[in-house]
This record gives sequence, structure tokens and C-alpha cells, in this order.
Amino acid sequence: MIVRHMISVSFLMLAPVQAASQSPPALPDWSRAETVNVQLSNFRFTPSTITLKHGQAYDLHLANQASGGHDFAAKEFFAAATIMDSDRAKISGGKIALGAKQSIDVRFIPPHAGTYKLRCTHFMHSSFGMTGEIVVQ
Ligand SMILES: [Cu+2]
Repeated sequence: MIVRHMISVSFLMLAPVQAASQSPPALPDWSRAETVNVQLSNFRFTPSTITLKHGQAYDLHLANQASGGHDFAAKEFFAAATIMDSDRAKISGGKIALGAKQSIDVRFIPPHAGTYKLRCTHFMHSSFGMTGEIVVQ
């Protein structure tokens, strides 16, 4: 009788802790996404260094000002970032392709801290200076 009583007491003490640790992680709140504007032109990204905070949701607004195509290629960054479901199809092979004068928005949460390479993969564009980096703090 005494043993049974002790078990029920210890169960009651543990129960709240278990409930807290088993609750699912919070889903990203995309309505709080901070807009980051990046312009693509011949042959640069403006800004060329994009600084982001880990854990913050962002709406990356890419605007191609050129009369030709460019892309925003950051394979390692996109592979590790948490991308909003409905925006995943905008990224292919680690890059976002933009036609002339096109704008595209992609919402994501950056991966762990680090510096990730950014470039345009169109022929010769990176050697003309179309490179940059994404710095996650
Ligand atoms: Cu380009």
C-alpha cells in the first residue's frame, strides 16, 4: 500500500515536466518575416553581403533590374535553411532563376551561423563580379 502511494505521488510530480518536453516545436510565424531586398543587375548583387540572424524569419525579395536573366545561387545556404513550403518550388538546384525585370520572394529561416557563398551561375557573370555572401549571425 505504501509503495503504491509513493509511485502515484512521483508520477504526479513528473507529469508536468513530460507534458512540456513533449509539446511540438513552434511552427515558423511567416507573418513576422522581415523583408530583405536584394537587387540583381549587370553584374552585381546589391547588397553583395547579406547579413541575417539565425532563427529570424525572412522574406527575401529579389528584384532583377536587368534586361537579361540572372540567378541567385546559394546551394549550401538553401540546403540548410528552413524554406516556407509554398516557396520551395522557386528554388531549383540551390538557385533562384530570374528573367528580365522579374521579382521573386522566398521566405525562409536561415541555418546555423556561418558564411555562405552567393553567385550568379550565368556564363561569366561571377567573373564579372556577380558574387556575394550570406552571413548568418
Ligand atoms: Cu547574372
